[in-house]
Amino acid sequence: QEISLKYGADRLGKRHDDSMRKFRDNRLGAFIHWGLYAIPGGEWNGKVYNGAAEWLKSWAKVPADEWLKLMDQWNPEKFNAKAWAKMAKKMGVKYVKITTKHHEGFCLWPSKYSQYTVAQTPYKKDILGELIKAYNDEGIDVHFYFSVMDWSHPDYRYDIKSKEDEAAFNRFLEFTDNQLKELATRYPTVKDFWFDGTWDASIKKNGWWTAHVEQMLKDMLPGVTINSRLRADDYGKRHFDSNGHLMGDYESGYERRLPDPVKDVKVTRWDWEACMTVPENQWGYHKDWSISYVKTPLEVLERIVHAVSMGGNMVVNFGPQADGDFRHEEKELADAIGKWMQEYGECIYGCDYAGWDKQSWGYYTRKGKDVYMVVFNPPYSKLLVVKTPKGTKVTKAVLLDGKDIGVKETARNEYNVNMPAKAPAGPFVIKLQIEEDASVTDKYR
Ligand code: H79
Repeated sequence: QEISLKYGADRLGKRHDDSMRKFRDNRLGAFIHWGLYAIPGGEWNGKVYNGAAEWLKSWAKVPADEWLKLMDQWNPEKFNAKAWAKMAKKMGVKYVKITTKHHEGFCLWPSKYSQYTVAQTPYKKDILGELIKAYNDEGIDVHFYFSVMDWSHPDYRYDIKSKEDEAAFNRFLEFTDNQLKELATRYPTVKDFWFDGTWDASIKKNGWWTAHVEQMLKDMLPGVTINSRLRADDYGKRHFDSNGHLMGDYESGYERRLPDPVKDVKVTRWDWEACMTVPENQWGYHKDWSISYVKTPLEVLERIVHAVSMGGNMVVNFGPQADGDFRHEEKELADAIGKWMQEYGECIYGCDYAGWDKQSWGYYTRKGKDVYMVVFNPPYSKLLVVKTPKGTKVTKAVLLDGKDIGVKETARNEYNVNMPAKAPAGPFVIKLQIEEDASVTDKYR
């Protein structure tokens, strides 16, 4: 028996409208974390902090007024929105999520509700406006990251413990509504809002407000998509309401981690989007990437495929430098991913969970009647084992250029797919042609 909720899920199951379908079919996105934290790049008063660079204000216990003085140094001379958009296009991302405002409170757009915006810096210009235009001109969707928690605002509260807290936080929520309405009005081509900084008790005690924000944005921007992280229900339960139903349009809890391909197949029942950093945990620019492991392009690629194989999206993070350029590691990564997507993107865009048992050579994805094998770990036997669900037969195995590579049935619902004669140097893709509901008599008893 379900309990009655005023601010729980407003829908059961996936959305199937065009905007949601586009969100899902995009599959690969880039995250941009850009704010004042790019200037110190993880170092404060001569000390380098190993924690996430965008949290430096917190690690180094810098008071807000002192932190916000970094605005005097915000002058990204190499910033070129068109170059950023070209880089994203070349990487093969279909959308970019931009930090409009991170926890520090600095706004990448000239908000009339805050003094802490690009307009009050030497650079002066509307960064967000330049970016949304440049990305849209390349056919790339723009999503807005927005942190509700705001370290620059005197009315923000972590919890509500007095009448004063309540009054202050209500003013803060009104301020936040105003900023969100401002974003939706100024940038009407925005496709998605991705909320962060929503874990505090103050917000969990105001679940009504999270439901209100989602409705407000949906009324203003038909089709807009909203992540689950915004929401808290009547009891402060987040992401999934007290009845276990997903709130918002897609689950957004997979941050720097992914669902297990065998144990967590339940995630295929809803839409979800994961995001990842390239170093262990740096979203904003950190000057020293040697302090943690840095993933190779192949490791990033495997995570992208892993997400899509389970019906999710993957967003790869970039932390641009204060001068407006990208570090060489990120440029090289974008190039490497782009090259692979150019050749094999067919198994990513518009693809979904295939519903077949995971095999050790890699991952399946699926688009309609095409099942893709994305091979990351070719076996010594040079034979790729495929096990199909009951009633599904594999009739042919081809490379993406159409070349037949051969498949042999080895047992009921089991096949060996050949490796290509000339083994590719990296992860590659085989497309399977299948017959479903093959109720035909078979030779196995
Ligand atoms: O923007 C990036 C990160 O800065 C931000 N989300 C990504 C996309 C993020 N970092 N950490 N978190 C979100 C979750 C933070 C949780 C914690 Fe805490 C904050 C752990 C310790 C401080 C809040 C307070 C939760 C536990 C204590």
